[in-house]
Amino acid sequence: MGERRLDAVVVGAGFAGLYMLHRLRELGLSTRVFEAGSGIGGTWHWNRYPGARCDIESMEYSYQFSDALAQEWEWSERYATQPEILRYANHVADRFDLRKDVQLDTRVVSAHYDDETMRWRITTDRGETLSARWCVMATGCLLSANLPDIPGRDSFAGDAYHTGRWPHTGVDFGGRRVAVVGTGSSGIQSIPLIAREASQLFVFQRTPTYSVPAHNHPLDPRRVSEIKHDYRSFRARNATQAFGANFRQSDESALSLSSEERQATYEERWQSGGLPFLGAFSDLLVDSAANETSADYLRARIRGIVADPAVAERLSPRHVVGCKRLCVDTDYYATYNRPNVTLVDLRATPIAAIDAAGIRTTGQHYPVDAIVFATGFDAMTGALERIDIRGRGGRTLKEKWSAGPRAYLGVATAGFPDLFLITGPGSPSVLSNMLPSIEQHVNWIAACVAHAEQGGRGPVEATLEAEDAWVDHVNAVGAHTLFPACSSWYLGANVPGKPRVFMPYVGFPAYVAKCDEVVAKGYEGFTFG
Ligand code: NA7
Repeated sequence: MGERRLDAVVVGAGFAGLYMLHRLRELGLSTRVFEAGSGIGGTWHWNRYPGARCDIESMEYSYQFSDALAQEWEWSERYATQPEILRYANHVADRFDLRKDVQLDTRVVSAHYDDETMRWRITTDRGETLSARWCVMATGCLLSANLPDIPGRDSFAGDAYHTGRWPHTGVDFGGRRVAVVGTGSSGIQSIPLIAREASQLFVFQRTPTYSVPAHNHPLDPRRVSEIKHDYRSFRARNATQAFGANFRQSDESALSLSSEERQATYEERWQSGGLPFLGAFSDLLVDSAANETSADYLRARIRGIVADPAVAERLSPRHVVGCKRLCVDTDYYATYNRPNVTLVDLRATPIAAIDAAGIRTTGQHYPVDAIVFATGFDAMTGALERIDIRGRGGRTLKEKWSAGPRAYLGVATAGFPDLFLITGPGSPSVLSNMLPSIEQHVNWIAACVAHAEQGGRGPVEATLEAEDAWVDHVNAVGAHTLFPACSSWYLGANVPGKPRVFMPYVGFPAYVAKCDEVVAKGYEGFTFG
């Protein structure tokens, strides 16, 4: 096949890739989006496990760029289900006529920068070769499945699934003995639903999880119309909060109150539900003593829900609240009161092996018909590093990032001109409401591309100095918080051999201000050929 010339190639057709296409088209640039999946939607295309939902409220988890879109789309529940979010992504693709430039079932295999032509040469698994000036990686933060390398894993004779690669036909667990390995967000969302179907459910827990109830409910049409009446102000207010979402952030210290007052605040947050629990006090995520008060509260709640005190104890986390992502659930802890559910504590009896008939721990053998791996992702860098990306002088991104990812503003990396990352490491990404973060990144990239194209400027490249300073800053800000306080995927600690580097930037408003300042100063930290 011959080489096709384009202005831009976008990798991934999730929310980031779709909006990037829309913006690049507006600039009059010929653009093609490549998507490995058989449909658009990215994360929401792949994660179809039972109970999959967003943990950000649906009125906040949507695009802002089109008022008409924002007005016409109707979310049905406080927290949208995966099928509804996927319908929304498809609606956007149709409404803005995006599909004709999206090529599905096509994985980008390599992207190599040619120093002479100053263009990217991109190849796909369908044998196509493309040449483009701009290459945008909209590959998502939570895509590359982390499947633990347990001895005998592939000898299992039953059905094995990973939550992030769920069969599109759905799975019937009716009357079957099921194992779920992992108790992060995907585990806690799916466990209550699988428990209702399975004859027996064994949950293999390595680290217990803090979770607050979703108190999900159909959206009140009056509340929706109130928000839609002034959607822009609603969004603008949310954008001033630390995570770019309405956490009802308090400026009061947990330690400045009496324990009764604190308790009353936690009660109110628990009753209203969701991630705003973390906004209850100003110091929850920066002061361990303050954090411990929330941990005590949550553990007491677990004891109050779970009938068997020994099970409640095993379900009670001891780590800092929030350093692993706080979960939002429906009936998670109560599920352990069901007679068909057994909690297997892997800290007491680790998994020794998987065999044809089930899972063997150091304690006993659990015969099962199906295993669900809710074991997470090689987050933030996994999807990028699967592509053979080579910048100036043929240097691979993998090699450049071998001691941890390095990107200026999380959007560009020195030595890789005209290549952009959407919500890359070093940007708020997973520690923010992803949709506004994606939009902010895409808008920034589109403006930068326009600046270069319209000014006839050469390749855009982050300088090493700016990148080094930014990476130091990301680490310094992270170190002021409790986020790095335990092993989490924010640190890459869930993937054996992955360098331990705190990847997301804490603080959406400060980040946006920095990006704006960089532009105001003539793209400070970037060169244009
Ligand atoms: P997470 O949050 O990474 O959770 C993965 C879970 O799997 C977690 O409980 C892990 O325990 C467990 N795990 C991982 N490897 C193993 C092995 N080898 N043995 C036993 N248990 C294991 O992934 P999710 O998919 O739930 O959620 C990812 C994000 O998606 C979530 O935060 C939301 O932002 C949406 P560990 O804690 O490492 O001991």
